[in-house]
Amino acid sequence: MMPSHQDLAKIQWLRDQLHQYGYQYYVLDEPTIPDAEYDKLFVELQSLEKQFPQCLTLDSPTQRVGAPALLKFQTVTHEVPMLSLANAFDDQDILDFNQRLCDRLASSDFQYFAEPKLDGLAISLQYENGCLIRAATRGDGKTGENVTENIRTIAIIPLKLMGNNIPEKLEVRGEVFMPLQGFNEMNQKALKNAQKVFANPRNAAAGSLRQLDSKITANRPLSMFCYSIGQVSSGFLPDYHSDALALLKQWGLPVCPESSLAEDAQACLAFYQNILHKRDQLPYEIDGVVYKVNQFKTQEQLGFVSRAPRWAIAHKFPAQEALSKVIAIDVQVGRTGVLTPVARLESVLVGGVIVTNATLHNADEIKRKDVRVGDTVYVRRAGDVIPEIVRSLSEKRQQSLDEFTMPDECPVCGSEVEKIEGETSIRCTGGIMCQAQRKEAIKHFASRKALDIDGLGDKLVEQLVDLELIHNISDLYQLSIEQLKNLERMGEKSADNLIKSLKISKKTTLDRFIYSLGIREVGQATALSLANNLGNLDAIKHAELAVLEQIPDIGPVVASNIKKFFSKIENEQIVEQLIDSGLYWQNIEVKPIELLPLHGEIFVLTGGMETLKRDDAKRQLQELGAKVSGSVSKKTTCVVAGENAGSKLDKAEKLGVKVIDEQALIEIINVIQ
Ligand code: 9MJ
Repeated sequence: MMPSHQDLAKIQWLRDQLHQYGYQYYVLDEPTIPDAEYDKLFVELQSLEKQFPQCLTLDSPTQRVGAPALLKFQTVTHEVPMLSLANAFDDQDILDFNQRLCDRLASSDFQYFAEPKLDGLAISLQYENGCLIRAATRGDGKTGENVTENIRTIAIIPLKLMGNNIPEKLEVRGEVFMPLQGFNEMNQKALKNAQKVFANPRNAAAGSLRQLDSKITANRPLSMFCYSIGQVSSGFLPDYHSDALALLKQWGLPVCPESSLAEDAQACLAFYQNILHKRDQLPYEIDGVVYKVNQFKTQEQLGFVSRAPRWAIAHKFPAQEALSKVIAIDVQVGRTGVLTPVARLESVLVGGVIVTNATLHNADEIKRKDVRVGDTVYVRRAGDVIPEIVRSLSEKRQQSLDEFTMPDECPVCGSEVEKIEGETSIRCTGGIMCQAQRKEAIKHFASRKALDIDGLGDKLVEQLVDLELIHNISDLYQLSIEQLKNLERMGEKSADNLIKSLKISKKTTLDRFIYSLGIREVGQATALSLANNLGNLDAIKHAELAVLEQIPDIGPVVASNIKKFFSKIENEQIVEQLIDSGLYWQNIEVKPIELLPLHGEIFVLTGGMETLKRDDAKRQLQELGAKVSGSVSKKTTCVVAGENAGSKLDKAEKLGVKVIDEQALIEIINVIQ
């Protein structure tokens, strides 16, 4: 059947709408219609295309689901070679680079553009009359592989450019990568289904793009940022790299929001420090930053050395992975009794920090990675988290090494271990009898977010328990200066200070107290919710399961953990002793949640705070009924932007969400309270 004019117009309209909504959702991260509404339009377009297959075009939003599998990738030639970058490893390298440019240009009158260096794969996208017609990997820079079908499945990459004045031919380059959240979720799913787990997001992105069956790629959470223009119809290239990126953005292509102009080499180094600090909060992995001379004319003047441009350099972060050797595998017992194998390593510098231990998570993980004592292993450190072993170089084993097995009794107290239902971990059944669990419980009690006992560090807790000066948290308040002053690394003054801190810690709040008890799966937010909804300790202790489950954020498992905790006689005694020692707090007049002044409001805190500690600000807002979220969306009521606020602030501004500073937040809290 031939489509009518009306059918044709409807198909075009649906495609335009879906392109627009897709752009708002994926590129701007700012959905404007509900998902169900989008799906409705999508299905309508699919059914029209089925009815009139002659109207199907490659740029249709329906054509992202993956094409039939290829036998192999075709080779493509890059008309303009895809360059690699020279590397710099410290500030001096950058100052030398800048000096070389100044000498060559006989001028220092030029600016840089600084960009995070994404850890993914370089890709070239070719658009003709605004339609994506080819995508290729960088390969060796001259020839790469045609991965068009795979690239077409990546939702953030427009199949069709938007806006005006689009060149007939446009080749865009950038990095395809896998955002961390998607990477972690994908690996967790793979683990559950006993499938291959990727060692890092870069490998995951590469593995996903190398699939001959694009239906597999379609299920992988890939993303892209564009960072340069390759070939383009004449007359379209602006004078500056920064303007070129602005044009790409206008045409609907994703561009990294962290990039910015840098006046000179010093500004580049400041950019490096800023991004290095932000690195752990970015939703994707970067391995450094890139500085590029911003003016294209100056770039041309500088030219290339072999295959790298003279006008750009990658300033790499210290490596996050290094090789080491496993000396031993110990088993640690955590606060809730979970047994965690830990590899003791020959000390090695990873990302600027000396690493001697790495977690091995659980027995399954050791088996999967086939880590044995004596093996050479890759150690990886990301952000503040405990270093991990990425993989073992088992192929390099010189002699046969024993496989590791988890103990069937607790290595600390000798109690039996049990398998946790639905999990891969095993747990010591010793409870409060187990010295390791007791130590961890006391460390938790003293920690900053719990009772914040200044001067009671982990080492001291271990000493106190080992010397049997304390057995549980309530014994802390019976300690005397005499008992303390002769301990290792103590003295009269420190002992006196600790006694003072213990005294100060007695004045607390109900939610802090509940949190400090270390009830399984009762974190700060749950403790606060319990306090705000039940108001006093007795009500919490005696609450029925059904009552607990009605409280926001508390499900059946947590409710049962709370009930079990308070039903144990030894816990009841400890709580009583703590109160007898003088711990006190103000009970809370329980107001229905709906009546709290900030009920329904969603705050996001970003950047450094000067007066308030971030945790305190969060608590105070939650007490007033607000939700405190970690990410900005259209639903956010207000973003509190402190010093060096980054992408969250940018996003708030883009979405038109109200932004206030710390002083304004303090005023709000003071006025309402
Ligand atoms: C990355 N990987 O993020 C370049 N890159 O420019 C950025 N790579 C590059 N630019 C020219 N931001 C060649 C490579």
